[in-house]
Amino acid sequence: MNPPAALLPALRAIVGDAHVLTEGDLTGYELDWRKRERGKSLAVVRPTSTAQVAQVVQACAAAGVSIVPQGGNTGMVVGSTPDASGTQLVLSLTRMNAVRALDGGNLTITVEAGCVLQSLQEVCEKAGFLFPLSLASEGSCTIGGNLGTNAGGTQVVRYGNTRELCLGLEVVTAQGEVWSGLTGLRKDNTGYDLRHLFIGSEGTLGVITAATMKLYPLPKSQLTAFAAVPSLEAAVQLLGLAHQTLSAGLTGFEVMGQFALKLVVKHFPQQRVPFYESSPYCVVLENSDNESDEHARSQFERLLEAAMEAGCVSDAVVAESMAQARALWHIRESIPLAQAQEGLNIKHDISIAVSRIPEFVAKADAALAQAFPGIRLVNYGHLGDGNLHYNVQAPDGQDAEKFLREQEGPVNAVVYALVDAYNGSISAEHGIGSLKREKLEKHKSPVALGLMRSIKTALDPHNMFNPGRMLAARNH
Ligand code: FAD
Ligand code: 2HG
Ligand code: ZN
Repeated sequence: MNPPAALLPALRAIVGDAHVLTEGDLTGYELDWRKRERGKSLAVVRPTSTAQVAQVVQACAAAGVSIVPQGGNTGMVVGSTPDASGTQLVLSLTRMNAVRALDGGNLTITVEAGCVLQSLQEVCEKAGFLFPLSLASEGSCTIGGNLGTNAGGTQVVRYGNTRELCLGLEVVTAQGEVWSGLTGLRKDNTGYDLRHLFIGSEGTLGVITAATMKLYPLPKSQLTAFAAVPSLEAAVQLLGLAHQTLSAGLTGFEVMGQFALKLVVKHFPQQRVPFYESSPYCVVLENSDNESDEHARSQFERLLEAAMEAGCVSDAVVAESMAQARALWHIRESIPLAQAQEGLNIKHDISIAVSRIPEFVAKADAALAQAFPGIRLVNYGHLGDGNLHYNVQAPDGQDAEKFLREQEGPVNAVVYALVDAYNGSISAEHGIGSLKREKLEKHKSPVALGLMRSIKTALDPHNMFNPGRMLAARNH
């Protein structure tokens, strides 16, 4: 095995001196977005081609150095930054951002892993197509990271998670080989579907270097409404009505609790947030229509009238222009940023059958309020997918760092016990990373964990990719 000392010159020879970073401010690569953990890398390496990635992996394998694949470093679970040992290499894919092909006839686009999601959306729109994945982090997250985490976002109710949007992958394996699976085929039952092993594997099985993704025709009309609802039960009832009335036109359905909206008003006072003062929850919903604006608007109005009659909407506004629609979505998308401004927080990215969410929240709210007086609940998320961000902010005036240090475990225990009782998931869309690794061990069945470890061992026998993330390093 080559000593790591010989590794850096080898890496410089592969990607060029300027793209092996060992000095200067590496915060953007070493500190996670939530500022939960600061790591220290052996180096940050920035390849520009699949061949370079393969050579970097081979060099690291020979030196026994582990690799943390990284895209935009917007992940929520401390999975894309190195640990504190100074021995792990950050492999940043952001220079690999080319669009390799757009096949309008096949409704597919093939793009390199480091392409920023928003750039991908823009390229597609310019060519007359929709790439529907949409997250508030889209200005900096990458398609490789989206695939690595199987990201969800705000259009899942209609288009599915990133997994559903992917038709093929190109991956560099732990042996430094390139698996070229960029077929663009919608049907291919030739054995195990390897693509699905790598999607959602959080950089623990291989480095995704490119992907072929599905495109959709651009809808003729996209309308957004913002509604006040008297309760979470009412929000679920509205969702049912929206499915019935809009059918496949329902492309977004997000819920926002009053305190979440108060944080937006507090930290972004320039934003105008309707209805929040008088309503426990608000909902933002979107109708995409392939006929016309008029058709979409009349459908939407029919829905909202029916909802008001049924008592599940108390007030509503439908955006009159794209600018207004963007402003309404911006309110929703600002919640994680407002929470970050408010201070360190505990996140619960949970999913539960939609029909059981109101009951779950009532129980969780009561249990937390009793056990942790003054606790502030920031409850919002992708209700259309049964996915809540049931987050927790320290009581007003308390030191957030101290609160997390002392109470994160007990708070999690209350929430996750209820999630288990409701047959839910402790990670709906953000993944496991290192923050939830121990929770995974507790909440996943031994059989499932055993199968996961077998897959890890088969694909990455020397535990080179993202060790200690998702699965404990010692167990495979
Ligand atoms: P990174 O953070 O760099 O990496 C994430 C994981 O993927 C790591 O484990 C990493 O090792 C792995 N990885 C990265 N690139 C590759 C690659 N090329 N090959 C293999 N593995 C790789 N997430 C949602 O699901 N829905 C949301 O609505 C959402 N909203 C967000 C809003 C904000 C404001 C922020 C800050 C984050 C949000 N996220 C959301 C979380 C985050 O943006 C997503 O997880 C996103 O998919 C991460 O992409 P990234 O490029 O930043 O990946
Ligand atoms: C969102 O939906 C993201 O806004 C972030 O998934 C969620 O900050 C969070 O908890
Ligand atoms: Zn989310």
